[in-house]
Amino acid sequence: MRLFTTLFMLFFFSALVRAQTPPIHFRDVGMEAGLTKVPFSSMKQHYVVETISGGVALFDCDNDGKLDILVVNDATIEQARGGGVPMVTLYHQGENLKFADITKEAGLTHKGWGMGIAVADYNNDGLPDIYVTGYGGNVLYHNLGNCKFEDVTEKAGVAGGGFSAGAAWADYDRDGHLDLFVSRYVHTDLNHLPTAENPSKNFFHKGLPVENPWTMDGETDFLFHNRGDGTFEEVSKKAGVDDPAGHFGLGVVWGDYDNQGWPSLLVANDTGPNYLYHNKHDGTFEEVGMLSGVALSPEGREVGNMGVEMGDFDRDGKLDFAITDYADQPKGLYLNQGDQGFTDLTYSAKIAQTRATARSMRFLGPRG
Ligand SMILES: [Ca+2]
Ligand SMILES: [Ca+2]
Ligand SMILES: [Ca+2]
Ligand SMILES: [Ca+2]
Repeated sequence: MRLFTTLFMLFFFSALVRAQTPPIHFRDVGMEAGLTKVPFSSMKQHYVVETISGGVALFDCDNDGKLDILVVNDATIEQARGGGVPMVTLYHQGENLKFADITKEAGLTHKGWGMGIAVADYNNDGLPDIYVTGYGGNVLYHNLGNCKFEDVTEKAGVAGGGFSAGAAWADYDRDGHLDLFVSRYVHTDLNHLPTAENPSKNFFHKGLPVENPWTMDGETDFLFHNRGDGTFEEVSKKAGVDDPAGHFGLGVVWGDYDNQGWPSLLVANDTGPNYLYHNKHDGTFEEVGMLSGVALSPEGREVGNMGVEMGDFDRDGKLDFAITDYADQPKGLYLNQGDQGFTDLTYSAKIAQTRATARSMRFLGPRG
């Protein structure tokens, strides 16, 4: 009887707690918080370069304990031909969740066509620095303190060029200095774009004058090794991560998925096989995507891979992968099974059939 009473009381109290827990609601407070500039690209979206952009970084640029917000600005073909627009907007967080646009005062004035952001303290001075990828050139901003930045791209040697998309920092050779990987997408020339009157082989999709990437030429990727003196050396070929096949790189993430203490690299390739570059501990990498089971979709197809994430979602001590895809293609959830490689749980986890195109995703909760 006592057991029954105890169980009843437990049930009663848990029901009470459930009843008292308010439901979680989200309300868009962007405008009232001062986040007023809405990045937009051309509504026409005839060309691939008009459809790939967007990224946000939440970081504390002045170390005042409050997160500031950095947003990538995309552009239009016309703006880009005229030199582009400031590639990012920086909002500083003041009191009471109010933000102010400090882009100009912060010195973030480099113009171009922004595509992505990667924030890290590359020179170990305690201040987070900003790398912005874009079409036609990337930018490295060194943080001088108090949210003031200096454009050090040329001196550092990390401008890249072409159509850069993803970027991620990690100290792959464990020399104490963060290095930078940059993925690139397709080759496109804004001064020689196809038109309805003068189409190329990749123009027109389902009868519409739209450029599709499937038959375009891809671009190689970059790995910038940090020399520790404010300059970098481009070592992608030497390291074995240059992507000579020119697959269409988008999302990138580093992680020590085999728990050997060295960061390896996962690259999402749109309409191609994903790359998993295993760190060989000697400054070089071995591409093991196909062997590990993360290169293709659950059906064994090359799909429109876009965003990548690593996290230990089952808390077994091994980093697992998530990969987003185009439109109604199945999203990928890969369980790390150690020496056995990765098992694709996309369908059993019931996350395959999302409808939207997803360019990024994050595991929520503590990172593994
Ligand atoms: Ca701050
Ligand atoms: Ca720094
Ligand atoms: Ca390094
Ligand atoms: Ca795991």
